[in-house]
Amino acid sequence: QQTLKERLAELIPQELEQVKAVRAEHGKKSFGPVLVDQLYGGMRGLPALIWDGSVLDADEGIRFRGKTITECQELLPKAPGGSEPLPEGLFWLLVTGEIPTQEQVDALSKDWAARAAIPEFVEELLDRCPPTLHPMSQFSLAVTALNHDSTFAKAYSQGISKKEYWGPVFEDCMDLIAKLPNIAGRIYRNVYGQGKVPAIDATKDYSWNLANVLGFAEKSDFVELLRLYITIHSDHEGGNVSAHTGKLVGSALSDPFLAFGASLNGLAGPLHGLANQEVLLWLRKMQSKIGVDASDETVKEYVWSTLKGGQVVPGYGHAVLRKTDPRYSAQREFALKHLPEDPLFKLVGQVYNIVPGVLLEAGKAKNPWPNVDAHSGVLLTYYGLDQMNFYTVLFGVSRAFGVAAQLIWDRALGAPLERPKSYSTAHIKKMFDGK
Ligand code: CMX
Repeated sequence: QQTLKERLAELIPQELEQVKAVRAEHGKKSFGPVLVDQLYGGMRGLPALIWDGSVLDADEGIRFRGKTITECQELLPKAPGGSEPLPEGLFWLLVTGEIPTQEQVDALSKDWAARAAIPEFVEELLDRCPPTLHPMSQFSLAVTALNHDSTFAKAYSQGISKKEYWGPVFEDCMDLIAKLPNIAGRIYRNVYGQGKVPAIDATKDYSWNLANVLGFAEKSDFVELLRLYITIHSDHEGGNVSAHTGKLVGSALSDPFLAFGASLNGLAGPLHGLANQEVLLWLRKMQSKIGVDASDETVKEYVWSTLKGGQVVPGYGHAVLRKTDPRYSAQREFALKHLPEDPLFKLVGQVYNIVPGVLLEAGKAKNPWPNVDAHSGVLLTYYGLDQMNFYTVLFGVSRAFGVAAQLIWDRALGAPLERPKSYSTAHIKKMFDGK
């Protein structure tokens, strides 16, 4: 049976040829004009990057290598007795574009378990962080520090040829993903006083081990939730802050630990991954203000008061999506199956019936519909993981899958240093007004 690295070694020359052919045939074709507004407007809609793992359609949502979330749920291998896809299989799909066999997925689980240990100095680094330091800052510190043992950084310093970059980058990416449960588990237990991190079990899959380091492996539905959670949070094409940051920093030939540490700092922002923490805080604040069984009218007033206070409604809106995020829907399906009567789940449903109408009436947001973050916290809370400021760490563990897959391909295809052109307002005025 072929390993992921062996399969990649076969695919890389084919992909190099394909890229060469695409560039030869279409390289001088235009995607359309670039508007000055796009320079000021956060580059919305500006075609600027190649990202192979996934593409986001504004109406349909994400497809991983052409497959919808539902198709991934059907096609990817599962754990014994489980019904959600194993993230190991999703990683294989993101990297190769192919659905792996059960044996290949099992081999990845074992490989990652074997690579899972983190250096003692990283453990000490985490143990020395004050519990008041946000878990995402701790996470980013630890991931950045893993660069101490980067295979790529070492190979580069020894003069590796450009053609060989992808091999050590692949090793670093595998190490990165493998070590995240131990880092996440240590942060969780340190911050919330939950005792020692148990050892990784090489006979179990990645999500079971992640659940176990957090102390939740006995709840098999929670393990299933993590399998789904990692799968849907793994990748969301290349332009979002965490994905693009990883690619950008990687383009300087910073190793995958440095590149992904930077991704995490972007994910930690409230308009991006931190929104899943913000949603729960917002819901709790609403409950404390208007009570647990508030009427639709009162909830509506609360939503308006958020907007009038100059704040965003967390979990709603998106820079690309224009419909309900299928990642939201996948979590809703999970909730309907496992926790249909949960009061917080019902509240999320009630909010879903109200917020889009208010956002439409307010008339600013281009997309009034919920995104992935509107739902994740409710599911985690249901199983007892109610420490909201830890939620983005789980998003970060998942996002490593998508960023790592692209880092491998970027180095395999010789992607150059990113260096877009910037202009000053004075220059733009001169360009178009002549003064
Ligand atoms: N609540 C209130 N106002 C909103 C809004 C929301 N949920 N979504 C958008 N708007 C506002 C914007 O703040 C902007 O206002 P200004 O013109 O005053 O600046 C206006 O509507 C237009 O914004 P947009 O073009 O619709 O949205 P952007 O592409 O600029 O931003 C996003 C997208 C996600 C940052 C925004 O919708 C938002 O802030 N949502 C809430 C935070 C959130 O849930 N983030 C998580 C996204 C998913 C993820 O990355 O994890």
